[in-house]
Amino acid sequence: MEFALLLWVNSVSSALNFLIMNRKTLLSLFLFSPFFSFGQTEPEPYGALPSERQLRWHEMELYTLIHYTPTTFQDKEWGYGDAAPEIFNPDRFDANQIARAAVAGGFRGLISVAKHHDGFCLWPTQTTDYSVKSSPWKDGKGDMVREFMQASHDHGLAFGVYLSAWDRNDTRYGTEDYTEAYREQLTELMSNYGPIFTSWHDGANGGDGYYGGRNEKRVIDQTTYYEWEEKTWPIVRRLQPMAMIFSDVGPDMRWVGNEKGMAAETSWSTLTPKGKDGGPPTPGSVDNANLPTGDRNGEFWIPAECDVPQRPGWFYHENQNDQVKTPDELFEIYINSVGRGGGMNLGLAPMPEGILHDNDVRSLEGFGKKIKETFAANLAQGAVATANNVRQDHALFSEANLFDADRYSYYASDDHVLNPVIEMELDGVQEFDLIRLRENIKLGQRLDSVRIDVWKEERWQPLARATSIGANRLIKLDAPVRASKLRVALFAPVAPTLSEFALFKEASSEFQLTKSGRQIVDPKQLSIIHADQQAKRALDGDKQTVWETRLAGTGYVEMKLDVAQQISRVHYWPRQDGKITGVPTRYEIQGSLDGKEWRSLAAGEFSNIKANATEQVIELSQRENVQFIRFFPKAFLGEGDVFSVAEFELSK
Ligand code: FUL
Repeated sequence: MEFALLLWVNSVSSALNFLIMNRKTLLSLFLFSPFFSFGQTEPEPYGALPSERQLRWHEMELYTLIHYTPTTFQDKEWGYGDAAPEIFNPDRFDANQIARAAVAGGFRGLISVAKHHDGFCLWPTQTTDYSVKSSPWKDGKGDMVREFMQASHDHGLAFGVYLSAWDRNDTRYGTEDYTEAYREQLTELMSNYGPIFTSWHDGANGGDGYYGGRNEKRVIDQTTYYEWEEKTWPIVRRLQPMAMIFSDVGPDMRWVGNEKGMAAETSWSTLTPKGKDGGPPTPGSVDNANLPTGDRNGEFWIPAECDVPQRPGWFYHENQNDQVKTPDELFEIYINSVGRGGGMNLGLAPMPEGILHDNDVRSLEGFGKKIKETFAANLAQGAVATANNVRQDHALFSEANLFDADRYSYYASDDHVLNPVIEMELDGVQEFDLIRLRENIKLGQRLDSVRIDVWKEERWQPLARATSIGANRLIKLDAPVRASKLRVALFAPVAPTLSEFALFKEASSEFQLTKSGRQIVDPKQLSIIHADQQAKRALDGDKQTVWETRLAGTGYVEMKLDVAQQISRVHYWPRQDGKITGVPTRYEIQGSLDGKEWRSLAAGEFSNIKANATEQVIELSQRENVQFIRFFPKAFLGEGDVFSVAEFELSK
């Protein structure tokens, strides 16, 4: 019979290539052969489809991003490019400690920030002297990218690199010589560091910097300068065909539009990228509006990558030791990223000595444990599921495929049945608060939505609804539900292909951060003087209220303490409502004991405040005895002459 089938297949020569590529087609052709009375055919793929590398990436779900450069030693979020290489001298650097912590957290990959905006290369590149070569670390003979790669491999993690296109050190920045050097750097990283799972290119680009001592602002045309499509990305494709290229717009995965790690409730894996102001969509020059949501029936498969730091900032700051995200907070992010069809990319920030702080390590462990326990067993396993229609009534497409933990085996209906309903008799009463659904995305993102009903009080009652299912969709219920019978209704423009239905109960986690004891001055001792009535919003302890003010010619906001005190930090909270109006990017702080004689206490930039609008802590050069403080916003994100603040705080 096999021989006969082969003969038959041979005669259909045009089907041969297709056959080799697709086992299920082989099976269906076999069943379709003259020896069988009917045949099984998979549904036609629908819309944009994921590539092989995207399929592998969807399966990864979780990975980490390590920010550790001279910027760590400067206690900044963006280095200016002027740090002396001498400061890069960790005495306890241990890539294994970091990789181990990532593994304990359940992460499957590690991305090394091989070069951040400060331009310092963590590997001995041929393209510039501004690298580990010029640092005292390992007498200039070290290669940190290699150590991260080795540790990743030793601990079973995939390895990736982040190479900032913006370089605030390189004197060539802005010229063609720089982009040539950038491509050379990319070539080195793609050639010498084993298999790379992602080449990560962030969108922050151009602006002021050191630039070899020029200390100036350099503006580039983001749509043309890097020649991403023409020259830069082909290097990745040629040398690392399985590497996912990340940028704001893809091509393989997109930025989710915020640094909170959260996709929108409805987040499609397909996208039609749009350029800013009608221009071409290139990194750093994208209309961000559809990044959190994707587009239903978008032109390309470009799922969302949700990046978020484990601490408020991407780099280590001692004063954030007690703001490390807890396992419960990380879990919440997981639900809203991986659980919305995206990937979760968690930023880890080693301390200057070169290892992660104990709070970070313990929180990762707690998160890993929580993920493991929560998803240990699918409580829907053992259910008897009955659909009102099964494609060609064949086992290949039966309801049993929903419980076999295989992402690509699936239940499907006949082509004309677009709204099948599957009833499930669970294996006894089960208690759950999480529902997980998956489509076989090899055939596209087909489902518009699903509705789940529970059998309660002798009737069907609505339990949950969800859109954008795709690779992975988690629905978190408001409270645990006990039930023995459920019903799932699927809604799609074509026959749906559901590959999983699973129920889980969120595991609890016990976790205590070691507190460092911040000493915030009681806001009641503080007032804003010479200001309007709304100014109290900046001192009301509520980060959600915003004070917007025109600086009325003075250029500053003046605060007064009831009595003079020793102050060591000023905290500025930018508005938390997603707007950028009045948010400063540069500041100066002045202080005074008597309100007459003023001294400058600090000045600098609020780097990355646009993408990551978290608390900005300004360390004063020394503890200062002051009664009056002036905050000068020096440059703004938005246009106009408005200054905005959610909260000011002072600490001792
Ligand atoms: C952003 C950068 O500006 C931040 O500093 C950080 O590296 C983040 C992951 O990407 O675009």
